[in-house]
Amino acid sequence: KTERMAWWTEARFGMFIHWGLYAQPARHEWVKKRERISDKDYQKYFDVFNPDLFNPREWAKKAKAAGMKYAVITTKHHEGFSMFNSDYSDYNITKTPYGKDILKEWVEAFRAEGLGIGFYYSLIDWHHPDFTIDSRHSIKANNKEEYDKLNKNRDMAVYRKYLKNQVKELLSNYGKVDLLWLDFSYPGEFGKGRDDWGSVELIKMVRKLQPKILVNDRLDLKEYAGGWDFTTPEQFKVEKWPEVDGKKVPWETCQTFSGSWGYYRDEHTWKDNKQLLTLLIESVSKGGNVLLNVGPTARGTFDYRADEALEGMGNWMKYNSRS
Ligand code: FUL
Repeated sequence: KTERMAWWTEARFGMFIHWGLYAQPARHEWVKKRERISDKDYQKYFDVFNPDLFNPREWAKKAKAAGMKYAVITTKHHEGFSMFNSDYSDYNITKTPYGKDILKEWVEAFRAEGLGIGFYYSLIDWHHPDFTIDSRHSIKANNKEEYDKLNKNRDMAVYRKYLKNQVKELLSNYGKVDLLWLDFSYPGEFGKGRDDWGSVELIKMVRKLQPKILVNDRLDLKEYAGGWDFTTPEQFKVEKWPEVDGKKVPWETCQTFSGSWGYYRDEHTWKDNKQLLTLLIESVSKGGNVLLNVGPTARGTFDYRADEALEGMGNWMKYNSRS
């Protein structure tokens, strides 16, 4: 395991990319749920999606210049839209006006720049008709009766199969994949857990398809050994190396520039250069990685504020990184 993780431990710094239909409203990747947008009203974002300025080689160069060594992109976020060509859903990028497999282009470009490749895939799905409605769904219910009524014809077993098939596509059609970032499970009252996702079966398939791959900890696989590879503290400053059963575990904190993960044009809470550098330095000094997020625009560019932040990181890395 240590050997399998060596490149990642050495890498320390990666780029997270949250990109999907939600880049168009440009007000949070959870917009469908936050604003209770129906499938019908959300459809317009699918019908016009066409990122004409998408140049993944440029993105990869920016990541590299910032000192990042790997990148993780959303292949499907909670909205349920696949940024890749899928035999299991027409709600995918090749059926939009853009018409091509974005993921394929992205993988080629990032590989060409020598960066590690990671896929984020959401276990949650607000579009799939069999995904049962819970309190984090874009469709709202007020009490148990309403939930039951909405879920009457929904069958998680069907969704489970779908998610497995899609993960299989992701790990079969794009060559070697270095990292898989599954998101996420909320066990307990409102959420779902390992049985809903079929987590044990899923992880077995993942390990078989890509024996060298690293997997994060959001599958509700409690046991550490043979399960997940690293834990994922989100949006807070890690004060102390995280432990499981008294043992230090590999960790990667994921962080945004401004609060949301998807492009949010009117957010004004961007971290400054000092905050970002402090985050990186402190995380690395405590044994962790940083996965710093960019939410590209609907046309496929990085916001100027993201560009500036990345440049600032790069300027520091030039004199403080030796690889
Ligand atoms: C969370 C998600 O709900 C966010 O939208 C984002 O993807 C973050 C990395 O994980 O749990």
